[in-house]
Amino acid sequence: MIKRFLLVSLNVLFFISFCASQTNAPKPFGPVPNENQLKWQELEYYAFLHFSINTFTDQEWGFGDEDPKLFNPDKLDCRQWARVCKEAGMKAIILTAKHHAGFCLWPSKYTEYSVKNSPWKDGKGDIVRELSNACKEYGLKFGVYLSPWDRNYPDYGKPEYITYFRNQLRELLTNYGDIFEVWFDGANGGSGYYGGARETRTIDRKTYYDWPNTYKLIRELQPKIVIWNDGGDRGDLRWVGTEAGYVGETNWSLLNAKGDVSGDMLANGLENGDSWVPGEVNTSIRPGWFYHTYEDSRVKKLPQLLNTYYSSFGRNGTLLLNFPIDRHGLIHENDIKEALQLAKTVKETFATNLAKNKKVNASNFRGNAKEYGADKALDGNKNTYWATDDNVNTASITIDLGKTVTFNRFLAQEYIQLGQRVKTFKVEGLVNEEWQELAKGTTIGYKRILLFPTVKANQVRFTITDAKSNPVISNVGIYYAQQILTAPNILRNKTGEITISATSKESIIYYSLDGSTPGKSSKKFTGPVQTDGKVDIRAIAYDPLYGKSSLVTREKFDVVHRDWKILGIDNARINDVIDGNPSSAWYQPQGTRMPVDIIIDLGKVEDIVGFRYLPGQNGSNGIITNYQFYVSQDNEQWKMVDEGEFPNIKNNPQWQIKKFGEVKARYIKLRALKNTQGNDAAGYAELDIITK
Ligand code: FUL
Repeated sequence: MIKRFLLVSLNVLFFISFCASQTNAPKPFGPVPNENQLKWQELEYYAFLHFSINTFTDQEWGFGDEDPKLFNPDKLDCRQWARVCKEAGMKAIILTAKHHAGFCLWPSKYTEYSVKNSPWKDGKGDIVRELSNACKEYGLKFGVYLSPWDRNYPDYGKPEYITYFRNQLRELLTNYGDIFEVWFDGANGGSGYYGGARETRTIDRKTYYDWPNTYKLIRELQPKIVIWNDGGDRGDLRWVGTEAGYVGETNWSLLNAKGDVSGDMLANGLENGDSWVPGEVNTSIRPGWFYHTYEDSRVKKLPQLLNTYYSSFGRNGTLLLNFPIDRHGLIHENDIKEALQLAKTVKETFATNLAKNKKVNASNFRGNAKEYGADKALDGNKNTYWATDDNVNTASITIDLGKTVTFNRFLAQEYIQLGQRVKTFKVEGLVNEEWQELAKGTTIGYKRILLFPTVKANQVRFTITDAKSNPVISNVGIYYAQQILTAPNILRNKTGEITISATSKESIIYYSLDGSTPGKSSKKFTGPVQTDGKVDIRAIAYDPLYGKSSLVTREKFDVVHRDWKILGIDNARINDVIDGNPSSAWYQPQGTRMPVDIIIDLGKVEDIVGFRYLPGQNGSNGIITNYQFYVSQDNEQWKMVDEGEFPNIKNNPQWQIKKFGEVKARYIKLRALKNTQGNDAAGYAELDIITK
């Protein structure tokens, strides 16, 4: 009897201690972020500023021999940079204190190649100082880019350069207050000025910089810093393998401390990596990193920026978005406009978490203890979380929204202080009493946002379908993003078929062909519209939920290109010139010399009063500036009907329209005489005629 009593008591004791152990916090699983990495991750979105001697020579990479006297911004204002970044919702700024050309934006004691020998502020200025002060004023963190490659320094490639490099680091990390991040680009070694040697120098990327000792110095000087390095020893953060503005959908914040890192590992991290090395997505708001006037019209627009936004920290990364500082020393107004548009849209979208503090049930929560309940994921407190019992790696929570709610975004965050655990998950909605899968994803990490078509549901179920250990979820959000109502895009192809597209797939497109402003009673675009001859078309994108419409797009098309042929050129892509698609272009073969012609057979005689030319839209290659335009009846006797220049085409490579007196012709010829770069390249996105 006593024996039995003892056994029962033991069992009870065991049970009690089992429950107690389950109400302890989950233990960390695998690598976890350190304090600095955690603080860095929470910055989410911050700015890169590229500014150097390159800005004044129109180059992306300076050679290192450019005269410091060229550096002369007339309105430089670091407070403007900080203000814009703050208004754009960014939390920090990283400045190219020294880019590959070796030119320093601060008056370094160790070189003459810096602002101190420029006319700017009579050589008495210090941009690093001005920006670090401005960052303090605007409550932004401040970081520096110091290029390990220095194309100016005479000793680059020798051990002496490492001392120089460290001296510069010491200057930057001691004289300018707290530095949150230091950036070491991977472009290392190659041709350069090197104090006049003008030669190519190669270095061993693995050993030359002796990174371990450099890292020691950095951490001594700035204990709270994070190190980004894609060329040398593993830093605290990793490059994501592209500058295009996205990281892999699967994104583990892990890598191995040692060993090579493949492209896949950069994009996706390493599921079972032994170290915490999260990804930072670096990309520019323009095609280039440095300012070029000709990119003023190529600033990324809201839809593309939003895409970058969702594909970076919507996928467990941070977003480092670059503004090239212009020659005045300012962030250009076009860049500001787009960045503020993005900030406004994001703010509106994420203003209201439709799931906040809603009724919620979990299939499992740790030890049935209140502090790990599913409501902890909906309380808006990043320090509380929903966690399951140990070994329960699949689980779900069901959120009762209380009424039918319209939404199209789902957000989840793991409590990464305890490691990254979730491998796969799905989101379902109770739509008209039936569960419907809305989206699924792989990793979550610090923050994951899923996008799906707008749905109306009164309950949402979030299921973790696989995890490395029991999930620990600090936050769940449900949001509605309004449609992006940019004016639609109208294209007509070679055969006269018109397609109209809106940024948001959910927008309704209305159009008119009779000159009237399109509205809800106009024709609805449901598929390609066959047209012939001249067409004057207008279209809008419309959001029925909010009753809002976009601005009107208007396109005027002339004759259809169905029977057009480009003569004398045998190339598979030649039709790009007349296909009605501005994104495709054809370039004259390499080796061609100016003047160079392109001849089109129009298939029949037309009454021509002008022509239109659109240069290639990707890059600054082959943009024609000076031309002659000829017509012919028989492709033998040619008559020049116009010649001249396309004004400002370098800075604004848009459609160029030229008119002349009426002439009847079956053949046209555009002769390129010169381009913007002074070489022989000639390219054409489109060439078209204007008829009477
Ligand atoms: C690249 C550099 O070579 C570019 O010039 C730019 O600084 C970019 C952020 O990193 O690899």
